[in-house]
Formats: sequence, structure tokens, C-alpha cells
Amino acid sequence: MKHIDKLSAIGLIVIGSVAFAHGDEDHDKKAGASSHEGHASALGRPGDPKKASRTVEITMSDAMRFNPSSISVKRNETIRFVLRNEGKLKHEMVLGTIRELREHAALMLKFPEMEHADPNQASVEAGKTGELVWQFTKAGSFDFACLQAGHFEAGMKGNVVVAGAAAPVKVGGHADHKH
Ligand SMILES: [Cu+2]
Repeated sequence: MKHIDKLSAIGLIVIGSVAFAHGDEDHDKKAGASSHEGHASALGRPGDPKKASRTVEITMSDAMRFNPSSISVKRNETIRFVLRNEGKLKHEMVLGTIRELREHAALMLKFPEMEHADPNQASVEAGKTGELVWQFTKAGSFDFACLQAGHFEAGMKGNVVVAGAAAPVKVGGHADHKH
């Protein structure tokens, strides 16, 4: 009996310390990812409206859709999003990674009245038009979503593909044209 007690006690200590170490690691990762700096730097920074490369118009509807829901930009472009809310509900556009947006959406379900005013998002009242200016400084695929309670879950999301700075160069091409 004593022998078994000792074994299980050792087992508990080992399991305990492994779990503890793991928990610590998770905590560090989360703290890093949810800091506000991480937010913005992951996909760019607030843009200067005067330096906007172009305007992209997006409609928001009570069908819980953005239109268009897929946007292509070039790296370092500053986009002026003009957000038209055609619905009878308040909608918003929040830029982020899908992981951040999902976590945020879950929080919004718990606290539907939570207001946020980060530069990576714009809330638009029913029938109104809003603006969001953002510079995409990193190549990659990013996401946006409406985080009004339940809207993300209903599919109100989209993505932004940021292409690298250099335009694709065609090899061969039109160099040999003869007239
Ligand atoms: Cu919405």
C-alpha cells in the first residue's frame, strides 16, 4: 500500500509540474497576442486619409454579409474603406486575424453592449455611411468581420489579401511582337 501511495504521489507531482509549465507557456503566448500593439502591427497601421491610394466601397446588410467580402490590395497601399450600412441594424467592420476576430466575437456574445473604438474598426449605424482608413504594410491574408453580437457567427466576415510590393513580372511576354 505504502509503495503505491508513493508512486501515485510522484505521478501527481510530475503531471502537476508539466501542466504548470505548459500553462505558463500558454499564458505568455496569449499575453503577447492580445496586446494592442500586436493587433495593429500584424496587418498594418491606421492610414492617413490624405494619403489614401484608393477608395473601396463595401456594403453591409442585415443578411449578415459584406459586399464585396474579398478584397485585394498591394503591400503598403492605404485603403479608404467607405462602409455603407444598408440594413436596419448597426454593423461594423473590424480588421484583424481570424483568430483575434473569433475571440473578440465570443466576447461580444457575452457583453453585447461592449463598445470599442480601436483604429482598426468602424461602427456604422443603420442607413449611415462610415469610413475606415488603413495602410496594409505586410503581405499576407487578413480578415475582417462584424463583431456586433451574433453577426460574425452568422457569417458576416471577409478577407483582405495583401500582395507583395513587386508587381508580377511576366517572362517572355510581348517583347517579340512583329507588325
Ligand atoms: Cu453586422
